[in-house]
Amino acid sequence: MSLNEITQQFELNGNKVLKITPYGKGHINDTFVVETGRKRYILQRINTNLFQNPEKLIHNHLLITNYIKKNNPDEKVLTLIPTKDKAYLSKTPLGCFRMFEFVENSTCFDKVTPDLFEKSGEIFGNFTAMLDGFDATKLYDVLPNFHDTELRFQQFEKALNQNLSGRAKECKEEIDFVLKRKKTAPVFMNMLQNGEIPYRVTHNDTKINNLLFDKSGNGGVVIDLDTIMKGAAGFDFGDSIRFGATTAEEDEKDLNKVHFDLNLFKAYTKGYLKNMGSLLTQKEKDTLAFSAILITYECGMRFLTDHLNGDTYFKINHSGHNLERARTQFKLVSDMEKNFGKMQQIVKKESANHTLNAVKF
Ligand code: ADP
Ligand code: GN1
Ligand code: MG
Repeated sequence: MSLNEITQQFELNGNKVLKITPYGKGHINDTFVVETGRKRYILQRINTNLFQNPEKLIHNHLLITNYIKKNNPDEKVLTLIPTKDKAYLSKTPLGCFRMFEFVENSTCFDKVTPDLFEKSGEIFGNFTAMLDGFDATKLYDVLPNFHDTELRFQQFEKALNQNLSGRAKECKEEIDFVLKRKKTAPVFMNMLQNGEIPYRVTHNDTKINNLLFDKSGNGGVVIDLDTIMKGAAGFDFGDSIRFGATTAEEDEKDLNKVHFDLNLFKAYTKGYLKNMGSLLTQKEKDTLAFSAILITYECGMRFLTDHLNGDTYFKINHSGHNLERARTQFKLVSDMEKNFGKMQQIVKKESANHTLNAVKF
């Protein structure tokens, strides 16, 4: 069976497939662009090691996008293409596939200017705001405890003890970095569990290449909806900062080029609070600066865990790729720790422009 034959399972309205090419820089699924002369589509092989029940992904995707379309008819959403048998998945010997409309006239970035980063903050903030009234219990918890940093720490410790790759001796510095910060790991989950901050519907993977900016400058489409589950606002805010408020890419080898950028932090905070400022509780606002440190620490720890396990989770381009990624994350964590006071001031100042948590009459 070929990829071309797989595309025939989907409702392409007579568009003839001319070319199928690998696409994008996602770390999880295998993504292809399908060209038909008239229209383009995105074909994706779902990573079923991770998502063992892809039907649950489709369920969550349709619920979320239908809810957004119902309440915000002008909003553009990521659209699934049905299969000819009126389902949305094609299960084949080559794997389990789904297809999306290609979001045309859009741009996907791995690095951004302050202006664009402010826009991403607006768009991701708007995304969470649009889901404010959505009943999270309707969603499958597809990857339970996804941002439970303490659990991630335990997975890291297990990887370290097992040392399946035999690499532990080559990354002592990075291992110590993680161990030293063990106490920070449970902070967010504790606050969620004891009700200090509320559960919201969160995207949980808000890096900027999961956002397609409209080329006209008007908004954009949030993609990669697989991890939408209940979580803390800080999970999304923190992950955007982790990926975007930096002078280098996630896998930059030269750490001298990797710096946390306070200006970019400010830009995102400004954009995000434009749409979330009046919805967040004071306590949630108080956690935003810290969330950036925690989620960056967590992500670095996940990369390091995967390196120790022999690269079984994230896609890599070369041996040592996950260690390089871990190092950039830890460099950013160190920078953010030094700038924590300034980050908090920025959140405070930007929050002051927004009404405090909806005073209802
Ligand atoms: P992964 O889960 O592996 O990260 P994504 O769903 O994020 O996969 O897709 C990988 C990349 O493919 C995105 O970063 C984006 O560049 C591109 N992409 C995904 N869906 C679309 C779409 N509907 N239209 C245009 N580009 C897309
Ligand atoms: C993965 O799928 P992608 O590439 O958008 C990962 C995120 C990490 C990110 C690091 C389901 O995101 O959690 O933060 O890599 N997604 C999953 O770049 O694990
Ligand atoms: Mg992605």
